[in-house]
Amino acid sequence: MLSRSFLAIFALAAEAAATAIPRADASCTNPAVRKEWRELDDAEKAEYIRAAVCLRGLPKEKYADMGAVTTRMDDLVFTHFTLNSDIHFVANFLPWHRWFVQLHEDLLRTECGFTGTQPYWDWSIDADAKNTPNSPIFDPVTGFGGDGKHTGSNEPGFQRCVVDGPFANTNLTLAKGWPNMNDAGNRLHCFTREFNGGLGNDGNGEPIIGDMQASAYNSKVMKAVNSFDTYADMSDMLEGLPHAQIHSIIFGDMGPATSPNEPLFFLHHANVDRAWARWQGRNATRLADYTGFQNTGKTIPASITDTMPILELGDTKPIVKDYMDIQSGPLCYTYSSMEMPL
Ligand SMILES: [Cu+2]
Repeated sequence: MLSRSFLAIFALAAEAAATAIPRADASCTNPAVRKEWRELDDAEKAEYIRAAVCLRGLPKEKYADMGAVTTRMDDLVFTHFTLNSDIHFVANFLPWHRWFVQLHEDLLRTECGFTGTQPYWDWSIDADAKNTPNSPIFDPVTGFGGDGKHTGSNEPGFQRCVVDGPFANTNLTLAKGWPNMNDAGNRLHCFTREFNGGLGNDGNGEPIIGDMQASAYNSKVMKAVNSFDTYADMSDMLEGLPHAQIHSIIFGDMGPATSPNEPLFFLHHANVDRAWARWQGRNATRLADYTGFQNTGKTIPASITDTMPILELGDTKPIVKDYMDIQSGPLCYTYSSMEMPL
């Protein structure tokens, strides 16, 4: 009896903790709406691109000792790169990237006068159409430009570059390493993509693009992600399959841990965040469900009170529980569509 009443009290306490997280909502009555890229009108698209280009043109404010860190975006790229194994394939993958996308949006606003809201790229739309290579996200005028092209140069790092769109022919200083893509250091290179279908190369040594692995990130996969009962299982599939494959099929700067070099990183991760928020719903239990491990070796259990590493990007480490709910605490946004496709 004693243990049962103890359990009952514990359950009550857990219930109270769970319902405390989606707080009274008094301070998030009018959440910003993150829209899918295709839902933006041309002026909204142009404004996002303007601000994203602007942030990449500002000088760094952090990492004074790191010569390879030169731009304001490098502050973010270097942080993500250095923390690689602390924020991927561990429990904090989703809250850390939720924090990171919000930080980027805040910087667009405070440092580049951005007047819009962070958009997302719903790649399942392109996957269902089996037409990812021609997604409007890659439009040279109203999008982010397309695949990298051979330049004819023999200089390492400048042989294949994105040559169209607003980020064409920009130089980046953080790791796109040769031979190891994840080596640190000053590796000047052009912004690059290398579309592929994970199918190797053709007879001319060119990547086979195919449908760019549409079956790894179509709506069927997203429904499977959404069907898990626990945070850990949902997060594992979301990160390991659709999230990872989008990085792999675009490749170039999207491939290695310096992937915030790719402007689509933030639209991609907004969509990953949307999948988590959709799974959470406004359900108190799921808004408090945070399980898994702090380390990739799976020896240190994760807790919702864990802090998240951010190196020099802030004075205080964010706490996971403050990033569980997109309409609570430091966050106040929603997504234009939270429905699962039919
Ligand atoms: Cu990441």
